[in-house]
Amino acid sequence: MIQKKVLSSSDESSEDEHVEDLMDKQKLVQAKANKPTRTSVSAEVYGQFNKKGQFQAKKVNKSEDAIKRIKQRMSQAFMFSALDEHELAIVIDAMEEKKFKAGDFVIKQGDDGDVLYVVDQGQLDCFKVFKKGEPEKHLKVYQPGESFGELALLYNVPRAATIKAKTDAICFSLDRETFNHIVKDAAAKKREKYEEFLSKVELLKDMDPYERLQIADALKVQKFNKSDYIIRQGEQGNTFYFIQKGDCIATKTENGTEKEVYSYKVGDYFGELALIKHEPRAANIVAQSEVVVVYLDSDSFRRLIGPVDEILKRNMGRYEKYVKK
Ligand code: 1OR
Repeated sequence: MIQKKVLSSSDESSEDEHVEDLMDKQKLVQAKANKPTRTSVSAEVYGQFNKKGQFQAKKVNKSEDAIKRIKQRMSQAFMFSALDEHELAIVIDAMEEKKFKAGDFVIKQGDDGDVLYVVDQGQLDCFKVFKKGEPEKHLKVYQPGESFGELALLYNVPRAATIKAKTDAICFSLDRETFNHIVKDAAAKKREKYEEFLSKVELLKDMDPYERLQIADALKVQKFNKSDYIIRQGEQGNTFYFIQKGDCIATKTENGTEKEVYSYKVGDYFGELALIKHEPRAANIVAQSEVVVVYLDSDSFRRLIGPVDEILKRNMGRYEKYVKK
């Protein structure tokens, strides 16, 4: 598993520092761009957005079929989840289809980066040299629907890893200009917004910070009032939740009586059983106050929660003592 490979390396803390370092750099860049304080960011960003009036949206000619595939892949690529329809349309226009043969280098670590890629077909390997002179480590395999190459654009740094086509592959590329004008602010804001919350979630605390940022990209938010049912026992389940604000309880209805079986507070998660076991929801989850949850759909859950899969499975036992009563 990815995380094991990464964490088993001897310089685990320097890896974390690397990503944190990138994020610090980003904050510096933003601070410079948004003087005098971070609290004035939104007003300034919108101001800048208007000034960016000169931005000429790029239009790359492509077939109806290519547009259809881009739309489908973009709906899976978390980086774009914060965009509205108008912004999505601009990004789709700017995207370009790029074909690679197995063995081709798509990105080389250390190079300057000016595009981001979304995988349409095939698989690509990601390698990284952590310390000069040491052999590169294989970090992961990119699959259709995933995106890569965002770090150089988000944080204005050289490519942090090498990406090489494992099979023949088709990717859609997005240029820096369009990324900067349309995607960057929304994506960076979302990462910033959830970065601290996710770093405190017990389940994710040993996860690589880079992987946690991708969870931030994929999160959606929903609010509930006291006594609302967030999950209903017996229903089909497609979502996995973290509590960002408030308290919840789990209840089970047996022979017509509803009994409380578990309670949750900020930072806890629920909804994992149905996704792991492919079974209907085993309990109700009821809000005990005003509740804000952030959630992942089942596809994102499978792609992003993999590294903590073992912890989730181990923790599944937490319900047993209640359920048997
Ligand atoms: P980029 O623009 O730097 C290389 O070009 C891309 O590889 C990078 O953006 C990411 O999209 C992707 N560390 C750095 N880059 C990674 C990593 C990674 N994984 C994928 N990329 N780590 C992965 C941990 C699972 C190591 C973090 C310490």
